[in-house]
Amino acid sequence: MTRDGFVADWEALRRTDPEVAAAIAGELNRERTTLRLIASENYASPAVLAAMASTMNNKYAEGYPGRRYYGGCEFVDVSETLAIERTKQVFGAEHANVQPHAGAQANIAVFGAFLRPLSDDKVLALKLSHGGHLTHGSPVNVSGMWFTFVPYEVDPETELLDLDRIRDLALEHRPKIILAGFTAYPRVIDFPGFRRIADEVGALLWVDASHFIGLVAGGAYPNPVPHADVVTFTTHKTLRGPRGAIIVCREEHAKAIDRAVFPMMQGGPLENLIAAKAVALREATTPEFADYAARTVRSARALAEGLADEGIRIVSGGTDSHLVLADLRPLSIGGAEAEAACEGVGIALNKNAIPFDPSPPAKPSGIRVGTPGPATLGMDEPEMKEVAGILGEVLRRPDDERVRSACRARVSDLVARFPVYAG
Ligand code: DSN
Repeated sequence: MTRDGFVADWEALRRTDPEVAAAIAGELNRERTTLRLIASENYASPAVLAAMASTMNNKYAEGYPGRRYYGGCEFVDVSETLAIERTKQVFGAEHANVQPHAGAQANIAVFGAFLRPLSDDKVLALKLSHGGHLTHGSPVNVSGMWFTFVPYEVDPETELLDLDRIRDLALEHRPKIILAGFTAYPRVIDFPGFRRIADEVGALLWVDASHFIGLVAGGAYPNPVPHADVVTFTTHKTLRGPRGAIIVCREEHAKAIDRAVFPMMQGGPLENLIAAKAVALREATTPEFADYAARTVRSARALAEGLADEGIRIVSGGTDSHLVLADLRPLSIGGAEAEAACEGVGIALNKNAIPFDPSPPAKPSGIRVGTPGPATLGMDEPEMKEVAGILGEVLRRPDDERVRSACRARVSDLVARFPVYAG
């Protein structure tokens, strides 16, 4: 028991459930001994983790601050209001809904707010294999099952978004929503350009900012909020908060979004996670966070340059964000083999399709790497050059045990210099 609030009690967990405790200890040890290059992962601060592990977990609070369906909401109203107001302040938003349990739920709420299922309403969105997300129209996701998507692609030469082509598609198909913001697109997105197209065809502009929203908060990437009707984002990627999501929108859409989140898509909000979102948003206003955001982007650029020096082709020729998409064909290794080889030396990353990938999705030609995790730990350009060198070694000779063992030692040395949850 702490003096003012009851948060996680590790000894109680160990006594009550040694098996789960062992799994959690194993995960912490994995985090401490592995280099985290998965672009969508990060390390939430001890303060964020404490808010998640608080007794706010116990409270039902269906509804919104000041208008709940349960009594006893005075304190969760305080933290949920803080999360809302901080979101509005950090991103200059008119309205914020901080209740979505995850990015997928936030995105489905946008469909619920603006589209009729199984109708002719169309959404113009980036093709999945070019960097779009599962919830942006995949046929195995409710988005693709219930709504009509018109996919756009990146340019085959530059691998950049081609706004002229997107405009042509918008004029041809007259979508109700144009969706920008992706899961594997490394460059800056021209939000004013998307706004102009949306205005020309009378569409809503929706930005899924999940990947880069922390960079926006830290001033290292353009802010989509002034340009979009609605912006969804997860809180646990570059924003470094708890798992979950937030929707911000223009005031005119506030009622539709709030109704779509609750009661259309969700029931009781996860108030402990909402409190943790408020903590993360407070952290996002600090100079330390701005430094982290800037370091994330310059580290990603250093990683891209280092990988290019190793003979790996960088999709679109570089990055303006936290992630790098790499085409491994010059090294004659597939993305899946690369993921496994890297895991073997203590580097976590993910296989990824590249635009116009000649290989099937299960065996794509590329990998996606990101720097939010390393930047949170304090790593910078020199460390990313070192990482690029290790990746080059192991990906050129994944079956050579001497190479693997040397790379494993170099990774161990690197992660030991930047400890995880050390204090
Ligand atoms: N799984 C996330 C990612 O890795 O990009 C998106 O949901």
